[in-house]
Amino acid sequence: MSPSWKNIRADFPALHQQVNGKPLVYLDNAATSQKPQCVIDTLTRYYTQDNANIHRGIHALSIRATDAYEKARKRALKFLNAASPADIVFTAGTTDSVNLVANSWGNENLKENDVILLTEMEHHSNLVPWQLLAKRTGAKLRFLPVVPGDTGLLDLTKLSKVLTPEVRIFAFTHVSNTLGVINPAAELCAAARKVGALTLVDAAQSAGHIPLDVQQLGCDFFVLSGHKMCGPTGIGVLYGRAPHLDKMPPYRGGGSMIKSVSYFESQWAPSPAKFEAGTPNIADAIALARAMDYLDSLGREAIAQHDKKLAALAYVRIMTEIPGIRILGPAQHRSSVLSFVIPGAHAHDVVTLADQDGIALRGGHHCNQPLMRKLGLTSTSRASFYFYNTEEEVERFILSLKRIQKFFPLWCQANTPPDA
Ligand code: 7TS
Repeated sequence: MSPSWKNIRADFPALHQQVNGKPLVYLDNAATSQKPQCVIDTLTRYYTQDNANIHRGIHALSIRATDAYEKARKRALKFLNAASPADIVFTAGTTDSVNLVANSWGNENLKENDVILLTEMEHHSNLVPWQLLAKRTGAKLRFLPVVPGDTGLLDLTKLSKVLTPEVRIFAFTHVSNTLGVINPAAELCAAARKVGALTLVDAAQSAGHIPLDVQQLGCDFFVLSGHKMCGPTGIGVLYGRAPHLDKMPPYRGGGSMIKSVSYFESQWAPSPAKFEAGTPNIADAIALARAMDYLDSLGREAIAQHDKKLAALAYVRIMTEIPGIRILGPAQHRSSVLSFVIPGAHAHDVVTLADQDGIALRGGHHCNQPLMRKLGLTSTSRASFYFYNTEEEVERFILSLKRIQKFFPLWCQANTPPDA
């Protein structure tokens, strides 16, 4: 049975406020989600009762904090259906996780003319670290194209052409933060495996939105950010398959990640400690585990259906009621992200006008500059939904768009791209 989505809003204190004299409609969930009270309470409880450093103290608080932190790792394991706690590394987020893999695995394994395969829709977080790696090693970057036009689908007919035996790793986003498209992650991982390439799935936009199982996906690495799935900022997860993590060198050196240290050399602890140098983000890891409990109590399939329904409703209403607005991404295989362009209007103006109506959108290039250029754009406006959004909020969003469109009447006559 579906949860009562309306009652769920009571769990999110930040949703109950006025912005510019109107009740807030928060549609910037792809940037970061709001936090339920139980996650906020978990942080407060940790800092008021258990706060201590971990993996070192033998006093009561340190033991409690260590237990809670390692329990959080087991919670993340269950959330992703990983095989062992050693496969779960806590990081600062998706960006940090990709940098860890690109530096640790990449420096060790790539040589000149090896190929790093990405897609044309990667967030800068899953592009720039690989560019840096390519510069360091002489490896080459290659891209699986997006189908020309606005559908936002990956051109799978080109997959066998770009996925050749020189490819050592294929790193791709599960859900595009700009196009909203859900990529066929399991299919892409299986294709990569056939040519002996490893895979990294950027789940920043899918974790907490759609059901996930890293073993079913068959990926080698899987990365996510806690703050986009009801958890705190500054905490994320890197899942890696044990044979890779075992062989990878540390990314950062410091306390807690060693077996022994002498003045001139050191030996590393096994994963995950090897990758968690220094005092980790204890409180936020524990609060992320609470967010995972919360999401699972709602049901991730139910969340996915709800998000999809709202995005589809917004899509259909724009297409049928507001001619002239260009929507990016597919009608099918769409998650909760809806990017659009009002020809002649800068996205920042659209977002500012929506803010006057109490509606939080995002405008900009969404850290997707190469994709924007390919689409002939500099920016889009974006509404991104989550399970606490309602159909009434979609209605407010549509009414706001109709009001905004009136500011740009000459430009909004035809449903054609500005550069067509
Ligand atoms: N990958 C994807 C697909 C993303 O959407 C984002 C953040 C990241 C990686 C980076 O995540 P971080 O938590 O390490 O910063 N995306 C967005 C966005 O769309 N608006 O703000 C941040």
